[in-house]
Amino acid sequence: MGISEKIKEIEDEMKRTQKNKATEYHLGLLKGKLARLRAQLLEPGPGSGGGGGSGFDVSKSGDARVSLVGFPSVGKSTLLTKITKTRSEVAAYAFTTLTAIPGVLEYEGAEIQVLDLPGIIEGAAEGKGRGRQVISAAKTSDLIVMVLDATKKLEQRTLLEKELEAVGIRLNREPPNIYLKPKKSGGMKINFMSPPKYLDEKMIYNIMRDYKMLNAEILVRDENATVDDFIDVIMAPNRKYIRCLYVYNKIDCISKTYLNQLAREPHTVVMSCELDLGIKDVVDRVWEDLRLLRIYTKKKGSAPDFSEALIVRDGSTIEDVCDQIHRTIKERFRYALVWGASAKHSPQRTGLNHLVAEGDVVSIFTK
Ligand SMILES: Nc1nc2c(ncn2[C@@H]2O[C@H](COP(=O)(O)OP(=O)(O)OP(=O)(O)O)[C@@H](O)[C@H]2O)c(=O)[nH]1
Ligand SMILES: [Mg+2]
Repeated sequence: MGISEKIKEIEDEMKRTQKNKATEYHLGLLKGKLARLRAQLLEPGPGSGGGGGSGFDVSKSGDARVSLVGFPSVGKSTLLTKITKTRSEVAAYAFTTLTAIPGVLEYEGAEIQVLDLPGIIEGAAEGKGRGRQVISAAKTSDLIVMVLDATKKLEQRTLLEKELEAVGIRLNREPPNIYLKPKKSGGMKINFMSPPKYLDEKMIYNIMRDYKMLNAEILVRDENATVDDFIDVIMAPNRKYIRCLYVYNKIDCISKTYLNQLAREPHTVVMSCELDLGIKDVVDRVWEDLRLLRIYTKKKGSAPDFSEALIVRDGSTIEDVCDQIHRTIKERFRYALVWGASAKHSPQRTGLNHLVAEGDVVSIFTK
């Protein structure tokens, strides 16, 4: 039996099984098995020549990567053509785009790579169409822009989310607050910070045993953690927590009332590429959600250079700033002077570990 058939079999069994006290452990085990199989599906198989899991052959460039993901004909290529200098073919029929088309979005001195991807359909995670490649490409991005057709049913969003979930992408979520450390010996030590609502020792033990992990230290820090969260922690190398912006296109074709309803949803922007409405909002939100920081440098004795910013990710340190300036500069690093929001006083003398903030001015002193 192939992996896809095994997945189908487990999914069917889960659908058949009624949820109650007597079946919950069995259902937990099935969830664990399903997660394992889905991960296998993305691994390149022997002799499969790259496998279903590898994305499209586009190298990363710029300061961040954004993927446009959505069903066919929702307007992904139209959006790419609007916000970058790249032209991607637009047409009224489905599957116009057949491969990943990269464009560059320039924003406040940053260069953001935007990937226009082929449309995906239900079953993409299981390999329908170019689904697996599309999702693998999306998995490498810093932000997913889910382009949706405002004239279509709301379920389209849930369907797409399910496809992304199935390959280990977690949208707009933080990793579960569960500590798990595999050990060489000593058995299983399971602890809870406070009584969990949806997990217990037996459930965790059963799933761990099914994964052939018999020696481990586990601490559940979140009382709301679920079986799915626990499986995500076991499968951590395979999970990717990515922010997602939902973009509803074609609002030229819907009522004002419905438009207002859509626009109020969290992580959502509405637009019409046709009427050139809301495109700037989309770009602004992409920038916000990427949470990139602009850092300016200053040479000793001269004014800060505000003409060109260094772009770093949220949570970056002086070390990351050094890496942006030059590959080897941190080897000669003595100290930095920092002016701005991250500095306790201006300037603050710091080491490599200092966390920078948006708009900081930094001087690096080397040996
Ligand atoms: N009414 C309306 N039509 C639009 C809008 N934006 C795009 N379209 C039309 O929608 C159709 C599909 O647009 P594409 O950009 O090719 O869609 P896509 O998502 O890239 O499609 P695939 O590459 O097949 O996945 C084209 O006929 C566009 O002209 C819009 O804001 N309003
Ligand atoms: Mg397209």
